[in-house]
Amino acid sequence: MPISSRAALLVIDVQNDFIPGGQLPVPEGEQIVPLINRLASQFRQVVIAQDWHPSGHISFASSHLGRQPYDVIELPYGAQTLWPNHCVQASVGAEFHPELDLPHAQLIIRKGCNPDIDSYSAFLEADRSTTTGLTGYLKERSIDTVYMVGLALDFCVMFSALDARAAGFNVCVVLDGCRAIDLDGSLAAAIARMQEAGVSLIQSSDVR
Ligand code: VGL
Ligand code: ZN
Repeated sequence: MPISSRAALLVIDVQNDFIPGGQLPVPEGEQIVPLINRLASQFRQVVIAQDWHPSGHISFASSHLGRQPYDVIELPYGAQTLWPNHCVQASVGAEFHPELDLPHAQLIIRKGCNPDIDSYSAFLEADRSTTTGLTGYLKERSIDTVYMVGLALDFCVMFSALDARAAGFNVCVVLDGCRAIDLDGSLAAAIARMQEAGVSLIQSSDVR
């Protein structure tokens, strides 16, 4: 697949806290960094998503008395998995992996900034109505196809992919540029949901 001039690469949450050694490690998360750097050099348009929570964020187990990480609770907008504290604004854990090398990226979109709403997706927060503005940015720049890589495949990448499809973009998730958390079958479920939604699941070798 040659890269269209109307395509953008969205690099999702390649941050220290999602790398082994961080607060919410995604197994093998560090392994995708060289591939992402190589792939990104083929794109003119690169956007980076950054999970960026205030301390005391509603998605942190520590914000809920008696709850443990990976418990699921009901919030006004629906079920919420509780996580270890992670990607706290301006912390080292929230910084990009030190070897991520995307000098030509034009936009960093920060998400999960609202203390009372989580946001896995780089497009729409978990209340499904607060937008990050990313759809408008991409459409104003005439982007019609969004390639995605990053962490975690079964959370932030999947929700970003579904929302991008719903917004009318062609979406290609580059599987070897992603790694998953895989909680209770979440990886298989994510693959099925993306396929159902018409997301193309590809390998980096398909992009030339
Ligand atoms: C993510 C859980 C909590 C992700 C972010 O980037 O997939 N997962 N916050
Ligand atoms: Zn988060």
